[in-house]
Amino acid sequence: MVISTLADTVLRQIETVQNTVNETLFEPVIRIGVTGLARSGKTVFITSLVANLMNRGRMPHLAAAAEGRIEAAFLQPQPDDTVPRFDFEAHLSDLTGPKPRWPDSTRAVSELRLSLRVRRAGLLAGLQGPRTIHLDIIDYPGEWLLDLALLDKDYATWSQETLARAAERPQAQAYLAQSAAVAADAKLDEPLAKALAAGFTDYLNAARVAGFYDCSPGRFLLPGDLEGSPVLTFAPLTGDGTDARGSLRREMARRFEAYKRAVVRPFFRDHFARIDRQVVLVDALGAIHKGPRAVEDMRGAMVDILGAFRPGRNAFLTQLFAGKRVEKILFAATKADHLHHKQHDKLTAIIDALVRDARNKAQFAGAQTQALAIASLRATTEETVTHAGQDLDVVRGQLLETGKQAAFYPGDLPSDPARLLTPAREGAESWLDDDYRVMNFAPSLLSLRPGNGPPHIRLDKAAQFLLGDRL
Ligand SMILES: Nc1nc2c(ncn2[C@@H]2O[C@H](COP(=O)(O)OP(=O)(O)OP(=O)(O)O)[C@@H](O)[C@H]2O)c(=O)[nH]1
Ligand SMILES: [Mg+2]
Repeated sequence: MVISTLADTVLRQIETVQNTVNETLFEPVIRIGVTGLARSGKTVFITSLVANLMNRGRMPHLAAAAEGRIEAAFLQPQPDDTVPRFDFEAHLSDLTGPKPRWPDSTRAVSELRLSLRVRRAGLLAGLQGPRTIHLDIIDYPGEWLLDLALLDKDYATWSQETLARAAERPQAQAYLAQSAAVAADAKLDEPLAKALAAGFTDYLNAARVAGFYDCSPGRFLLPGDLEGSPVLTFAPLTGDGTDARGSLRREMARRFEAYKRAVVRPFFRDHFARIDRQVVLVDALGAIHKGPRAVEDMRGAMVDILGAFRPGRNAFLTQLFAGKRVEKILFAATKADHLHHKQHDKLTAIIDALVRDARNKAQFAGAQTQALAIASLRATTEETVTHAGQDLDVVRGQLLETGKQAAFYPGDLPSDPARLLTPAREGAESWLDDDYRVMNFAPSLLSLRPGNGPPHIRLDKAAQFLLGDRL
């Protein structure tokens, strides 16, 4: 373990040296991480951001664009040969084609390089030619950050905690019964190990569908090409894990360690530790709709996710970062087009409060943070209707399920986020005074004028926060 940690650090330092040389002498590279829990809107965000950086007609709050200093924006081959490319063209044609549809779920890491040719601002403008700035945008599942906590635990501790959490979840009862039936010192038997891992994975999947966010280890839900391999064929068992050679529990403990070594560490080393600026997308409206339990669970998951940005969080990360820091973190409540703009401030306040705990704890060592309510791809229009003698601010769009146009009122969010977060924390079963709804809207058919990217809400402000200072 020591050796691999050292090796990580050495690699990281060599890389840092190279990056610094590149950045100062040649062309700056900004690595932007985009993460969030499943379905939080990562793919749509990246697709629309890139499209709107290439066609900047709808980016008035991105200063360099408004000042006309971005001369060109073009896609280039990415620097990392082993990371899948973010399939920008396919996602964009899904969203903006003649039959618009939301892109498929992606569930793995991917990367895209967008390069901007920018004229300098201020006094230097006339003296020096334009510079090229590379944006490397990395899409990765937020669930993978939850795995960081595993590094601090051994198999016995992890099993104990995981089983304790599971005991309170109805979705886990089948697995709990299955694992309780296994003899404490059972001999290793591959079909049995497989069956236990399958039972455990079924529980994690069911828990996620039921609205639980904390469903780690992350790769059990998103196995990709690791499916069926021994690093994913383990499950929590009771006992202390000091069993005899050849026992089931001992082998499970070994695989748990292999998961940390072969899955968790490489992700942090190869992707996470190289990020300069981070976007964390949160489907807060979705959680509010699911109810107080989902909100509380999401808040907990955010604390854990953001823990990864806390310097000194554990020795492995500290060494990996080697003094480097994530410079900016943007917390964005996505899908704000489900709300009339009069409610956007309330949504921003909620996302701010939702991550406040995490933020207070983390303090991110000087990283700048901001909360925004955004829609990466606006699928609705706003109107005011009269309902039972009252004016209601609604949004109108095409419903995903039926294809029909509908006006929709999602409920009135409280101005004080505590009205949601307090009952959530206290374990309320449902909201007291309000019912919040969400609708699934289909992306609308667009006829984009030349120079305009897809319609959005505050994507330009997000871009200004993330990049403005470097353009
Ligand atoms: N109305 C609206 N819906 C959105 C927006 N962005 C995302 N959505 C909805 O959220 C869903 C998930 O968006 P994705 O971008 O695929 O989310 P993701 O985080 O990449 O999801 P995974 O790849 O499954 O982790 C979409 O299918 C849409 O239904 C938006 O700006 N407006
Ligand atoms: Mg995706």
